[in-house]
Amino acid sequence: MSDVPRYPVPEDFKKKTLIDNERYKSMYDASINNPDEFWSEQARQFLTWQKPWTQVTRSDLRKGKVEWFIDGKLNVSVNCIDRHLPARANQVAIIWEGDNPAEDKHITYAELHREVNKLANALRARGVKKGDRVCIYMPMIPEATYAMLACTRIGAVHSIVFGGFSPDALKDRIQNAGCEVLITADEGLRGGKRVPLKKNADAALAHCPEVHTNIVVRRTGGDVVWNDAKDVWYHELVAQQAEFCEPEIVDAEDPLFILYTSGSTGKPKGVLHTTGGYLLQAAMTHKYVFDYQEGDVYWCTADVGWVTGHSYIVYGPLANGATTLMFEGVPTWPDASRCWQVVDKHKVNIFYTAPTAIRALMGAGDDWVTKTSRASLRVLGTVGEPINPEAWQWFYRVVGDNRCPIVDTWWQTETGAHMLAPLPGAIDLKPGSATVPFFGVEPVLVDAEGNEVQGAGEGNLCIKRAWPSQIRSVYGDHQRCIDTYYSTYPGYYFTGDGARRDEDGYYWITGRVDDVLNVSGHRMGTAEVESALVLHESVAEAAVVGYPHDIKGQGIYAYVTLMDGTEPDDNLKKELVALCVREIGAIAKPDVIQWAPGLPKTRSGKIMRRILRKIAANELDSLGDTTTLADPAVVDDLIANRHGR
Ligand code: 6R9
Repeated sequence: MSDVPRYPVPEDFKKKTLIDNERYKSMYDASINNPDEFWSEQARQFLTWQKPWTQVTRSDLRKGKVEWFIDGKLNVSVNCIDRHLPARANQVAIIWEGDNPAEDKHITYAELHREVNKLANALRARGVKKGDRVCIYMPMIPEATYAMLACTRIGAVHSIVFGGFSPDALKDRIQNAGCEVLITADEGLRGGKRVPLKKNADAALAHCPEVHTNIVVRRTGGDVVWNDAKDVWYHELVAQQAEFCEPEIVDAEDPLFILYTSGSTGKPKGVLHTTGGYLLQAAMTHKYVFDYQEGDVYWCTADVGWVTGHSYIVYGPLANGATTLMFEGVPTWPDASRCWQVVDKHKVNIFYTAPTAIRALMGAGDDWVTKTSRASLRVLGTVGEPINPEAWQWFYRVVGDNRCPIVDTWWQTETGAHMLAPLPGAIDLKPGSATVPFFGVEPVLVDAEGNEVQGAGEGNLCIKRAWPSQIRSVYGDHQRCIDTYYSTYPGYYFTGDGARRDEDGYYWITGRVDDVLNVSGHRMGTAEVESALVLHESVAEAAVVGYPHDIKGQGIYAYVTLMDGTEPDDNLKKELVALCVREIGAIAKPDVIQWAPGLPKTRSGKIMRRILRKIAANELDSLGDTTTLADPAVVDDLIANRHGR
């Protein structure tokens, strides 16, 4: 791809960067050739341990076994707060920017310490102990961060459920993780609209008798139904608590959190992360990939309900004693200038967002951007899906004024932290490429036969050696962890993504190779949406695929076969969309529903999604081999009635 433009590291940037190209190379070599020494040094530099480890790692990818910093002991909240107090008590830890532009808060490390300790005491008073699971279903308010850190203070394991998920999705996750405590809010506020979190939580809790305590933050003051048996106001609960809570010192391999993510089946997986390795890699990547320097104001626009919020709003930045901005609202409200207004208001230096947001803002026009200063910006970042070069170039030219490197970070819920990304002072950029591996990461491309592709080429992206922030298990189902990540190509961690490597060794993610959709950077299994659709009494069968969507990256295209005798109409379409929203959440709304009298199947009855994807994408010339179809006429009908024809 020699025609791809290359963006060298700006000379000015090179002078002040933490890691230049030479340093990147020598550190990367050390991380691969002397990993024990490398990781020991990093672990000592980045974290404070109560007791050092006796062995750096004991991992075997053939068995799906991963362990780091064996026998090491530490506490996450101590690392993210207490140890910073001598130097940073009055430094702002969290800048909170409300949905309403007139509302913000600055929370210092001393205040963060007090709030987290009080909540930790409150949780203890409610019987929460080390290892217990606590569900967090909250808007983007500081209390969400307090809740996460309060869990870590006492060794409890949090499981955050994104506030956009439905009561059903919340119920499934509470039950799967066996949570006995929920922390939520009366309502969330996004783009001026209220989100009925307490009401959703009530609906979920009706099916979760094990949950004895529901702690409710008063965010909007909106009406809620109160259940004296388990509901308790957050402010009343913490008001009675002492301002210091003795931290529970845990093992490096004790669980830190569970976070559910979609796979190829209908049932989300509880990705389990542990303490030492996760925190180390979150902190290291936050510092090196964003070139975070003392005094920088850093803003990641993700929601804490996703892994990006975990690692790059909370754990990475706070472990580094940084100032992290937490934004309650949405990038397009009150108007498309909001992000840049916030950048100017709080003098943001590092801005990390998703391609879908960039595309939406690009579509709104340059004026929203150019009327702001953005002079404080130094580094830009993207995550969640491949970024198309047009959006990349717009981000670079218009938002970054051709000054700010863009770090395109490839990683996953399962990897815990960045895996492929350009260190901004070290690596020349190519729009659309997540470039090169982070320290200690050994990516390989594997062909269908399981052989490694050498040099430039394409294949399934796998990782050849264990890394500290790696998934440890699927909660309650270790076999599923092995089956999903370690059995396809024995000896490797399989990412589920396809990728290409160019002649410079740069990686280009081509997208998922399994039945996982990426809609606006959110992962969703096609099977999850299908399971929701077939709940409708009129639906006999459904097949869901992704198709290219200008803003969302991928849209949801559903082929639906109705029961005999059911007349298709627009009303039914509306019901089906509403069903997906009710079962999963608004992110699972199908963009297109096409009535399909039949679905293309092999003679053994397998749906041929490859063909459905081609029809949805309007790539009718390249349908591929259709000779194995049981009934080829089905395809002709689908093409004839394709959406948009
Ligand atoms: C962090 C996060 C993971 C999937 C991953 C891939 C896609 C993420 C990307 C990217 C291309 C990037 N993905 N970052 N694709 N370039 N920079 O998003 O985690 O929600 O688990 O999604 O997202 O397909 O496999 P998660």
